[in-house]
Amino acid sequence: WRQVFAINENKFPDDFLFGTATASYQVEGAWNTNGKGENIWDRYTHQYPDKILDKSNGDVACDSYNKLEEDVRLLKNMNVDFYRFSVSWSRILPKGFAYQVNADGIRYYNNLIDLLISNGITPMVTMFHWDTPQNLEYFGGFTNSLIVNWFEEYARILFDNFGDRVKFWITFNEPKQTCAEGYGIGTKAPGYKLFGIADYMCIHNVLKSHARVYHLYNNTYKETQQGKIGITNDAVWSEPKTQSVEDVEAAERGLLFTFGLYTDPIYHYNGDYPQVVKEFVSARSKLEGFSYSRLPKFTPEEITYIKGTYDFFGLNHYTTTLVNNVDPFPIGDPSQIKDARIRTSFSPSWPKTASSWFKVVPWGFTKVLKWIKNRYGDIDIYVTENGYSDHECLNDQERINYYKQYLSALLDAIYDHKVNVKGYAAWSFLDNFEWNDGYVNRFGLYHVNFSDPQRTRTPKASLYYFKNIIKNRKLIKL
Ligand code: GBH
Repeated sequence: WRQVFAINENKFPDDFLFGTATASYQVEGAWNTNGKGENIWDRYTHQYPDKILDKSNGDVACDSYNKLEEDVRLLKNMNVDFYRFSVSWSRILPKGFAYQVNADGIRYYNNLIDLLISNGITPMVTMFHWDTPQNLEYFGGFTNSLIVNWFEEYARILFDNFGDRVKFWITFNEPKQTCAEGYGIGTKAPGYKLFGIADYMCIHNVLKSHARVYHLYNNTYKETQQGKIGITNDAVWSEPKTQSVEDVEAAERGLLFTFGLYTDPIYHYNGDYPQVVKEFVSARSKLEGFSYSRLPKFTPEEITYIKGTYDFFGLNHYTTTLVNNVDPFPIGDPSQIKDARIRTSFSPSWPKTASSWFKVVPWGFTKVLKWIKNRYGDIDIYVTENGYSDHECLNDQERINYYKQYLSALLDAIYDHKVNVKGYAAWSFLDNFEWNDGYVNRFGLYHVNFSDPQRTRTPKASLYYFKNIIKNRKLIKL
C-alpha cells in the first residue's frame, strides 16, 4: 500500500495570466446618452423595479462610461495582465440591426482598448453579456433563429473596428442565464417563463450564433488579426448527495443538463447535445403529449458546423450543489428540472456568502476542472470569472479567504491533475449592479460608493491581497 500525496505546489506557471472582469450593463451606466439604444435590462429594470432587491437599475451603475481613465489607472495599479469587459450591443447598434452604427459607441470602446493597451493590459472582449437590444427582443430575441444573422452582423462590426487590437474574443457569457433564466424560469430579462421549451429554443440559437461568428472570424479575420475566439460557460459542480448509484448518476446527469447541454455541442468529439439529455427530454415530452421532443434537433451538418468552434475553454465558476435522484415528477407544466429528474441542495456545513445561490466549496473547483479535461480533452482553459459576494465592506477578510481557497484548488487542478489552466479573472474589478440583487450584494475588489454621484472607488483589503498574488505569481496556500 502507498499513500498518495498532493503535490501542493504554490507557484502559478510562468505564462499564467491574471485579470479581472466586468460586464457592460453592470458597470457602464450612461444608459440612454450619446446614442445608446435601449436593451432588455434597461427595459426590465424600469418596468419591473420590484424584481430587483433594492429596486435599483444600471442607469448609472459605476458610471464606467465616464470614468474610463480612472478605471484603467486602477487596473494598472492592480498589475493585471488582462481586463475582461463586455461590449453593449445597443451602444454599438442602437436599433440592434447593423443599418445604424453609433459612432460614439465605437469611440468609447476604441478609447478603452487603446488606453488598456498603452498601459500594458490585454483586452479580453465579451460580445454579449445578457444585454440584448430591446428591438430584437420584440421579435423573439434568442428564440428567433434569425438572431444568428443579427449576431453575425454585430460581430462583423466589432471585428472590423476593434479586431486590429483585440486578440481575445468571447462570443457569449453564460448562455445558461440568457436561456434558462431569461426565457425559462423568467427571473432575468426579458423575464419570460416557458421553462423546458423556450430555454431550449434559446440555447439552440445561441449555439448556432456562436458557431456562425467563430467561422466568420476563422474564415475572414483570423489570418490578418491573429486572435483567439471562444465562449464562456458557467459550471456549478454537482456532487452526489449520497454514494447510491442513483445519486451518482443523477449528479452526472445534473451536470450534463446544466453545463454539458451548452458545452458538448462545441467541445465533445461527437458534438451535439449530451445523449442522456436528448433521451430524458424526449421521453418526458412524449409523456406530456408532445409528438416531438421539446429539445430541438440539430441536423448532421449543424452538428459538424458547431463542433470544434473554439480556441480555448472559457469557464465561470463560483459554487457547488449536492444532487440527488428523484422519481419522475407528476405530469404538468414542462420544466428542465423535471426533465433532468434531479433535486439540488447545499450541505449545511458549507460557508455561506451574501448570495442565496452561492456557498463556499473550493474542492468543487478542482473537480469541475478535472471533469472538463476528462470529457473534452486537454484544452486551454481560461477561468473568466470567479469571486465572492458579501455586503458592503472594505475589510473583506472572507473574500480573501475565498480567493486563497479557490486559487489553491485551481493550483491543485494544474499540478495534481495536469489541467491546462492558462488564466484567471477575478469577478469583479468593481462593486457593480449585481442583476436581481441590485447593489446589495457586492463582488468587487474595489468598493464603489453608489450614493456618491462621483461613484468613488476605494480599494478593499482583498485588492491588496490579489495584487500581491499577481506580483509574486504564487500563493501562500492554506
Ligand atoms: C455570473 O454568473 C455573471 O456572469 C456575472 O454577471 C455576475 O455578476 C456574477 O456571476 C455573480 O453573480 O438566484 O437561484 O436564481 C454566475 C452564475 C448562476 C449566478 C445563476 C446567479 C442565479 C441563481 N449565476 N444565479 S438564483
